Amino acid sequence: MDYNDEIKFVCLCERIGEPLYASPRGHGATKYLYNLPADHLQPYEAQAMVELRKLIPQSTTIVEIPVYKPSVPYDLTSIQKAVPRNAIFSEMDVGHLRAADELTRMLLSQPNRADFFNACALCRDSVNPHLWVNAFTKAALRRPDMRGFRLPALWEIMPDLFIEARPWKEAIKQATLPARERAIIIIDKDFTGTNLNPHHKVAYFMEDIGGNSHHWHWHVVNPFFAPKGSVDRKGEIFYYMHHGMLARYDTERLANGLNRVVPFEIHKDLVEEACFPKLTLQNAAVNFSDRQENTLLRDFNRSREPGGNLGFLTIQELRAWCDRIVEAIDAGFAIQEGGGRVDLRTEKGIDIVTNMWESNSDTPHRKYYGMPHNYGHSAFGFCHDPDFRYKAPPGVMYLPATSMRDPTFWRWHKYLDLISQRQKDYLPIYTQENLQWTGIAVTEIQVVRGEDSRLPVTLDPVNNLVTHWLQSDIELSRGLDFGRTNFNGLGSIWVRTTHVQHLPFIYRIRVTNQTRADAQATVRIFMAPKLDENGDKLPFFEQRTLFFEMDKFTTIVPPGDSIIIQKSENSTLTVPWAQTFREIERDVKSLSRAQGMCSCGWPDHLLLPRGKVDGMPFDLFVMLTNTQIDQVASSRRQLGTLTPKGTCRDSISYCGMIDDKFPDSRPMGYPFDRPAVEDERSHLDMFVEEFVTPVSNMGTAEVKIFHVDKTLLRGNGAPETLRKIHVTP
Ligand SMILES: [Cu+2]
Repeated sequence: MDYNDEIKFVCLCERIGEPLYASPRGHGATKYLYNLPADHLQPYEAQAMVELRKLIPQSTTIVEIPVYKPSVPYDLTSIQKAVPRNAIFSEMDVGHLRAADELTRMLLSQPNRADFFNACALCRDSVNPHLWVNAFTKAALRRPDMRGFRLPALWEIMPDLFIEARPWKEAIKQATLPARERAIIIIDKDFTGTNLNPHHKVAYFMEDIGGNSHHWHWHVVNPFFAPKGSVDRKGEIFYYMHHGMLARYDTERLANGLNRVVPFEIHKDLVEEACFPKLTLQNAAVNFSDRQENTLLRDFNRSREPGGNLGFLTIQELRAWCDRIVEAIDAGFAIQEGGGRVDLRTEKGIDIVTNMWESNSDTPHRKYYGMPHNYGHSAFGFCHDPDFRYKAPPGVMYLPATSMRDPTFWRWHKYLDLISQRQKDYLPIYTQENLQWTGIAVTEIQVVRGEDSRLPVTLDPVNNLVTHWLQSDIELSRGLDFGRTNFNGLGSIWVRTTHVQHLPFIYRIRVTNQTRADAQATVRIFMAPKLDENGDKLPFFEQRTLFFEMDKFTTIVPPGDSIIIQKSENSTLTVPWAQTFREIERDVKSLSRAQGMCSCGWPDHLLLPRGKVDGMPFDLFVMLTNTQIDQVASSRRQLGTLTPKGTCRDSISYCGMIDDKFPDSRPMGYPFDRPAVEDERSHLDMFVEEFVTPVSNMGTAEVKIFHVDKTLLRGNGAPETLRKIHVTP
C-alpha cells in the first residue's frame, strides 16, 4: 500500500465527529480535502462546504480527494436506528455490535480498495463515529488489499476515551491560542485519586493508555460475533489474553503492597469498589457515571435509554447462566442447542467453556448459557442507575476501551477466569513425555540490563532489572472536533502523561544440544512473582497462575553448547508505542509493508511489572520445545518467523492470526495451563523448582525488578520551549 493511498484512509480517522466536508485534514505541508458528491450532502451542508472553502488560506497546498459512490450500494437505515450518531456506542452492547458488524460486512463487500475507500468516506458522517471506527478497523484488518495499512494510535483517534475531562477542557482553551503560545498540559499520574483508596496505588496500570488501547484493539481483532468457526481457538485466546492481563494486574498489586484481586462474588451482588473515572464522551456529550462504594449489582432495564439496545437483565439470570456453566464443567459436558451433548473432557474443552461465558458465535447454547461476560460488564456499568430513572450515562465498565480503569473489571474477570481454570483442573496433568525434550538442556538463564544515561543505576546489570516513570506526549488535535479546524487553529495540542517504562534488557539462555543435528526450538519465556502478600515463597499451585508470558520465538540450537540471545524490545508479545498521525504523515516513503496493522499486542512499556524500590524478586522461566511438534501445518505464518522490529506486526500469542490457525499447537499458557500434580492445592510445600528440575529443557533464574522513582521524558513530542500547565481535577 503506498503512501498516497494510505493517507486517504488515515485522514478519515482525524476529527471523527466533524463532517468530512467541514475542513481539510492533515497537519503536514499538504492538506487533504475530501470532495464529496453533491447529492450525498443535505442542501445546507453543500452550501456550508462552499462557504467554508472560502476560508482556506490561498497559501495552503491542498490535495483534493474525490469521493464517488461505491459500486456496491448500501443502506445504513438499520445501523443508524440501532446506534444513533450521538449515542454511547459500546462493543458490550449486543445490538450495537450487530450494527457494527453489519457495517463491517458492507465495507468488506466492496470489490476493490477504491470502492472500499468510497464506502468508508461516504458512510463516515452518517453513522455513530465510534461505531464507524470499530467497523472500519475490522474491515481494514480483514481486507487483503489493506495489508500494511497503519492505523494511528487509538488515543489520537478517540482521545476522549483516554484523557480526562479537565485536561480536555484545557486543550480546547489552548486551541484558541496561536500555536507558539500554547502550553503543554501535564496530567499527573495521581490525577484521578489518592491512596486513601487502596486501588489507586495501581491506577497507573489500570489507566495506562497503552493497556486500555490494547484491550480495545484486542476486542476489535477478536469480535464476539465473528462467524461461527471462523476464528481458530477463539474462546481459548479470549481466556488466555485476559488471564495474562490478570496475572500482570495481580503482580502490580503485590508490588504495591496490595492483596491479589478477589474474584467477584456473584451470589453476593455487592460491588465494594468505587470508580470515579472523570472521562467525558465527546460525541454523546456526557460524562461516564461514577459509582460509590458498596453499590448493589441490580437487575437492569435500560430499554428507555436512547440508543441502548441491551434491554434488561435480572441478576438472577446472570447468576443462573454462570451456575450452568460451572455445572457443565463439573458434569463434563455442555448442552447443545437443539439437543445433544458437547464433551468437555478434552483439550478443546477450554475453548468451548470460554465460548460459553464469552458467548461468542461458537457458544453451544446461547439461550441456556446466556451472555455472562457482556451482560456482566453492562450490569456493572449500569448499577448506579439500573432503570435509567436518573437518565445517567453508563460507567466505564460498559466500554472495552475504558473498562480496565474500574477495579470491578479485574474482579469480574477474575471470577470468569476461575471458571475457565476450573475446566483446566479436570485435564490430566502433563506427564514427563509431555514436557521433556530429550537431548536438549537449558543450563543457565540470565538477563542483562541495558542503560539510559539519564538514569544512573549502580546495580549489577545481571539479573537486576529496572523500571522508572516515563512522560510521553500525546497529540490531542486530531481528535478535537470542532472549535478548531485547520484554518483557524493550526498546530498541535499537547498532553503529557506518565506511565511505567523499563530499561531494555537481553536474555542470555545457555543451552546444550546433545544430539548431532540442529534442533529447531520454540523458546517460551514466562515470569511470575516469587513471594506472596506476606513475603513468603509462593507455593507452585498459586504461583503457576501468576506466570505471565514475556516472549515466545523460534531459533536453531546447534549441537553442543550455545547461547540464545534475545532482546526485550523484540518480544513477540508486545507492540511498540503506537504510531501517531504525525509519524505516519511524515513517513512519505512508499514502504513495502506486507504485515498487518501492528496495533494489537501488549504495550512494550508494560512488558515488565513496576517492581519495588528495594527490588522485587521474580522467577524467570524458560522452556525449549520442539518446533516440529509445535508447528501448525496449516498456518500460513510459521511460529516464530517474525519480521524484524520496525515493521508492523501484531502479537501472535495474545492476538492470534487473522483468518488463519493459531500458529502454536500447544495449549495457550503451556506448561502452566493446568495443575502440575494431582490434587494440586494440597501440595503447599511444592515450589517451582520441583516442577522445573526434572525436565532438562526447562530452567529458572531469580531476577529482581527495582523501581527507580524517577521520571524521564520520552521526547519526540512537544517542544520543551512551550509553557507547562499542571491540571488538577
Ligand atoms: Cu476484555
